[in-house]
Amino acid sequence: MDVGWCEALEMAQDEPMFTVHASHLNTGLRGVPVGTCRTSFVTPTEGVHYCGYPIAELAHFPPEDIVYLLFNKELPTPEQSQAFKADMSARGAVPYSVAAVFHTLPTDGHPMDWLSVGIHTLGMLDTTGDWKEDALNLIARMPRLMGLLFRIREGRSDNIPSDDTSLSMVQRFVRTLEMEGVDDDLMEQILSTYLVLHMDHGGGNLSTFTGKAIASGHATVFASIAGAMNALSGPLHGRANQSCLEFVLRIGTSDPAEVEAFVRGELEAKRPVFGFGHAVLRAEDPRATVQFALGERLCPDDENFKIIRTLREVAPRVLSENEKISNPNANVDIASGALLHHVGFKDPTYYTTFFGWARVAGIGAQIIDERTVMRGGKGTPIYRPKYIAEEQKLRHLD
Ligand code: NMX
Ligand code: MLT
Repeated sequence: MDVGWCEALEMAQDEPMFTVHASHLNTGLRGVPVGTCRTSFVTPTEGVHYCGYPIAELAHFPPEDIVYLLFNKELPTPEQSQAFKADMSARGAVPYSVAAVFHTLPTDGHPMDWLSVGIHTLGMLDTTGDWKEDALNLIARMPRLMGLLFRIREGRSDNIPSDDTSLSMVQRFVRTLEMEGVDDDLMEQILSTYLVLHMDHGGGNLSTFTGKAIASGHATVFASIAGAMNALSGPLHGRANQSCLEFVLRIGTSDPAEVEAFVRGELEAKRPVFGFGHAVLRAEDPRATVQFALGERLCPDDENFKIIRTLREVAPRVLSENEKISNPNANVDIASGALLHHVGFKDPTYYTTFFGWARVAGIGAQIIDERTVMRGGKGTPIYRPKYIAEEQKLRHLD
């Protein structure tokens, strides 16, 4: 039985919600209810809703307003929005030592590893121990952290402009980045929508679950979210956006027959078709639909966009030939790479850091809820699911 978002809470406390059979073991907890989530829920056909709002209705909001929503469960009034942005600005300063640590990292290290180290470093420099303070401080510092990560890893560390924390989160990143030959306004528009779409995805996605699990042992917000970033860095999770654009570049043509041959080749080689499939969704992810609509408006003739347009048509048909694939449709990672590439981010290895930047908000808000609201404010206890012994007969040393 699949327990939906509201049914669970309406059930009597002792009514069974889910029956565990041996067949549920070693399935990655698929479908097993383990807790409640106050920030978002995902339905198989309509996708993610933030505090009740379908994601498509929120896509045009400034990211700061959506952070406010995830933390306060209501959209801000204009006054609250302004006050929240001012609060974010006041918290935004990133100490120079973060740049100093970045300078010591291997430049061929993956950007997600840099991001995780960067978040840990922020935590080592300034952890208050208050769940909410630390989560808000981290969110406020992410734009500069991201900008420094790009600049220093790319070897463009001279004359980095100072951080104007009075700007929006996205503007602060774009100003720090100071990329030549790009349209800053277009970049800000794409990034703003990107951040809103990726901030949260229910309680059970791997990175959020990992972050909350780490926090349940009372590790700091910074340690918990750095761990969550490591979870996000896997190609079946967040790094699928990098892998998807990499294979779009490999395909190199929007000809449907060639795209189909490519998809079949990937399947024959037992490689995932990135950008398709989902553990919960059973229709196209609305976050993909929003990004496709954005691409049709902003860059319909972009070569990579044309390829993903064809992939969106071809891959679900090919994937549905395999009955064990529960969802052959496009997921969130299909389109983001093409849009990021179009606005100037030519190196796909950075793409998952944008996912991570966005997800810090949802994970931060969920950690606060689990630590300070659940169980009447006592917080969820330390995570400790049960594993059944396998191939371990009791034995003794002679
Ligand atoms: N390409 C190839 N095989 C697939 C795909 C796909 N897109 N989707 C599912 N399968 C396989 C899957 O590996 C599994 O094989 P096996 O039985 O040999 O283990 C089988 O089909 C059944 O899987 P499902 O129950 O449909 O999906 P599951 O919940 O296990 O996995 C994903 C979900 C998202 C990990 C899987 O669909 C996938 O690997 N997709 C490609 C990678 C991707 O785009 N990930 C991003 C997901 C979103 N995000 O950002 O986190
Ligand atoms: C996410 O946004 O975290 C992904 O769609 C994966 C998931 O929900 O399991």
